[in-house]
Amino acid sequence: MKNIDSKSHVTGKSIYLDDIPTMQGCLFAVVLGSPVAHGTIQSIDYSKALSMPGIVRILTHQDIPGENQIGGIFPDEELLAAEEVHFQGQPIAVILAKEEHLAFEARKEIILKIKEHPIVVDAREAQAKDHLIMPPRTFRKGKLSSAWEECAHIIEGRAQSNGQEHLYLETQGAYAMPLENGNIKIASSTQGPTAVQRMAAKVLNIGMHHLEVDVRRLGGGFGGKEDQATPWAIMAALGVQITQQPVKLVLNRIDDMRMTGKRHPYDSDFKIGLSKDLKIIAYEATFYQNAGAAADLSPAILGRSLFHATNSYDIPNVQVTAYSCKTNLPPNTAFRGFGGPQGMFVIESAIAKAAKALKISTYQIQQANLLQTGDVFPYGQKAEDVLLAQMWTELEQEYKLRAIEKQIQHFNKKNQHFKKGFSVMPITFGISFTKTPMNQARALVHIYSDGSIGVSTGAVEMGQGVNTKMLQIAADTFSIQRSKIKLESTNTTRVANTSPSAASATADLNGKALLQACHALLDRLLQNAAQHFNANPKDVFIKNEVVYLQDQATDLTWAKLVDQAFLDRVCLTENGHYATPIIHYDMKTEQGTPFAYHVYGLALTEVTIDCIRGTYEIDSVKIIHDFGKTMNPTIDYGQIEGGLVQGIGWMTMEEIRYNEQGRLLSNTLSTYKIPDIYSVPKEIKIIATKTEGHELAILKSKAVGEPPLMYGIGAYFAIDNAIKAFNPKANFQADAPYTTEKVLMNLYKR
Ligand code: LUZ
Ligand code: MOS
Repeated sequence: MKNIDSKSHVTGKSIYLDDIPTMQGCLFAVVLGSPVAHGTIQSIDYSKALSMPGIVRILTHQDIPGENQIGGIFPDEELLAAEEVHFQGQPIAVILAKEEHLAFEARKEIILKIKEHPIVVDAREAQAKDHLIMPPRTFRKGKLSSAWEECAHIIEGRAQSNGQEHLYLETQGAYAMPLENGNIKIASSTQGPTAVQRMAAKVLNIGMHHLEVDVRRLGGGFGGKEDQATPWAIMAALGVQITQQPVKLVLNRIDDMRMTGKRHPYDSDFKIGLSKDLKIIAYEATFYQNAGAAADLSPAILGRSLFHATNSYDIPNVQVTAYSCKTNLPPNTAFRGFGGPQGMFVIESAIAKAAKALKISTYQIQQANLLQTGDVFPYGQKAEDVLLAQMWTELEQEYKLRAIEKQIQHFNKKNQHFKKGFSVMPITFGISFTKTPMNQARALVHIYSDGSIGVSTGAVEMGQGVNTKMLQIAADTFSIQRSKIKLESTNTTRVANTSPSAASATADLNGKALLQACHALLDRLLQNAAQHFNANPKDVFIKNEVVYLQDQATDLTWAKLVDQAFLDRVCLTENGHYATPIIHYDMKTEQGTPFAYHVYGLALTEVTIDCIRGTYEIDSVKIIHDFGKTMNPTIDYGQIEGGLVQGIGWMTMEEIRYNEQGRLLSNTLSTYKIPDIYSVPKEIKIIATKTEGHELAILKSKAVGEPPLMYGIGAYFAIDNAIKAFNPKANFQADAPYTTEKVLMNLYKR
C-alpha cells in the first residue's frame, strides 16, 4: 500500500502549516533573538520599532501572565529572556505586525544593551568548570577494575562526533487563533501536541482545556520538533491572548537554524580491553555531551547514549559515565536516534582503533563479540530474539563479505590515486521511550451511519507514513475498503495526553490503541449481526464488506450492517487505550527492562576515495535488517533509505560550526551541506532477515524510524580504512564528520 499522502504531496495539495488560510486580522510574529551568547540585559529600546508602520505590539517577558518557563524535564529555560541571555539567538521579544516583512524591518530598529559575560562552548571545558545540567550517570556491569588484568590488549582513545541540523523542509511554526471565552486554538508544526498544550497553559496561566492544539502533518521533524516546536506555538498563543487577533509565527530558515538546538555533539574517552582471541573483556567510556544552554531533552538523550553504549556486543565488564555539559549554545535536542548514535560511535571507534593496532579487520572483533539471545545488557535487560549471528551468515552468503574484502585489497594494490575501503556496522536499538510512563497512547474511532470511518490517534504524521499504517490497521480489522476511512488531524480535544511522536514507537503505541478500538467496534457489530441472524457471534465475520455467516456470504453488507446497528442504537464510537506491558526501569540502580524489544541489523558499506582531492563516493550500502514482519514494505524500506542517508550525512559532510563568540557560522544551506543526489550511495540494497517479528510490535512489524540512521556510522569507518590503504601513517581519528578537508589532511599525514 502506497503512502496515502503521496498523490497530494507530489501535486502540492497537501496542507502544511503555511498552507492554512489565514483569517482576517491575522498578525505576523517575528522573534528577536539575543545577539550575544552570554550576558545581562541592561536596557532595550523598543520605541523606534514600535513607531514603525504596521507594528501592533512587541511582547516581552513582562507580558507573560503565567510562568515564563518552557523547560520540559527541568524548569531552566525561559520563553522570553528576562535578565540574562545564555545563547545567541535566545528569544527576547516577539514583534507582532500586520505584515511579516514589517516585523522584520522593525526588528532591526530595536536597540539592545547587553553586558557580555565570558562564554563556554566546549563540553569538556564546561565539565571541568562544573557547569553541568545534572549529576553524571553511570552504567556498570561486571567488575571493571580486575578485568583489565585479564586483557591481552588494551587500547585507549578519544572519539568526537559533531552535532547535526535537523533541516526539516518545513521550518518551525505555529498559527494561533482566538475562540470564544479566552479559548485558543493552535495549529502547530509539532511532534508533541500535548507538550505544546501543557506548556502554553502554564505560560498563559490558563487550564489546558482552554487550548486546542491541532496538527495536520509536518514537513519533517527528525526530533527537532519533539520539544522545540513548543516555544513558537506559545509565542503565537500569547500574542492571541493579548491582542485577541490571530497570530502566525513561522521561522525563516536562518532564524530556525540559529535559534534552535541540534543533535548533541559528544566528546568521549574510551578504553577497551581484548583477550587473545578477540573477546572484548572490558569497556570503559566517558561521554561529554554538549547540552547547550538549557536542559531541554538532554537528560533523556544522555540516558539513551548509555543504553546503547555497547551497541550490538556482549561485554562482561562495562563502566560508562556520561556528563551533560552546559554551554552557551542553543539547547541541543532530540534528533533521530536520540543519543544512541553518539554512544554507538564511541564503541565502534574503540573497536576500529583496536583492530588497527592489532592489524586485523575490524569485523573480526565485531563478529567475535556479537550479542546473542540471553545475553544481558549493562542495564539489566535480557536480549531476546537476537538475530545478529543469523544476519552475519547472510552478510557472508548474500553479500559476500570476504570476497568484497579481497576485491578491495586487489583494487587498492592496482590503483594509486583511488583507494577503496569497507566497513560493517551492526546495530541494536531499543524500542520504547526510556521513560516508562511515556509509553501509552490512545485512539478514537467513529463509524458514521453510512459506514465510513473517521480515525483519530495521538500519532503525528511527519512524512514517516504513520497515518498510512493507521489506515491500514483500521481497514484490515474491519475488512473494508481503505477509501472508506479518513485519518483525522492529530488534535488534543480528540486524543488527549499524548506522548510525542518519537522514539520510533509511534506506530506501535498508537497502532495498538487503534487496533483495540477497532476490535471493540467490530465485536459490537458482529454481535448485532448475530442477533439479527439469530446466530452465535462466533460464526459471523466480515470479509471485503460482506457479512459471512458460517462461512457463507449473506445479503448483509458492511454499510447495511452499520445502518442496522445504528437503528438498534449500538454505540459506533470507541476509544482505545494502550500501555506497553512488561517494561519498567529503576534509575537508582540503573537496572530494568526499559525496552519492549530491540531492532537488529547489519550494514556493509563500501567507499572509494580520490586520494588527490580527498573527495569520496559511497559505492554501496548493503543492509540486512530486522523488520519483524513488515506491515508496509514501501514505507519501511523508505525509512531505511532515508535514515541511512541522514546518518551518512551526519558522519561525512554535515558540519556545524560555531565561532568563538558562540555564533552559528553554518547557518544557511550554502554553508551547511546535507547529502544530495550526487552524494547518496550509488547502490543501496536491503534484505529483510527472516523472522517472526515481535508481539509488542504493531502487527509484528517492528519499529523502523530511528534504527537505520545508525547504519550511516559505517561510512565513517569505511572512509578511514580507505585512507589507511593510501597512507599507512594516517592517524586513526574518530572525529566525525569525515569532511573532505579532514580526509585530505589525513591522506598526507606524515
Ligand atoms: N524521546 C523521549 C525519544 O522522550 N524518550 C526517548 O526514549 C526517545 N527515544 C528516541 C527518540 N525520542
Ligand atoms: Mo525523536 S529523536 O524519536 O523525536
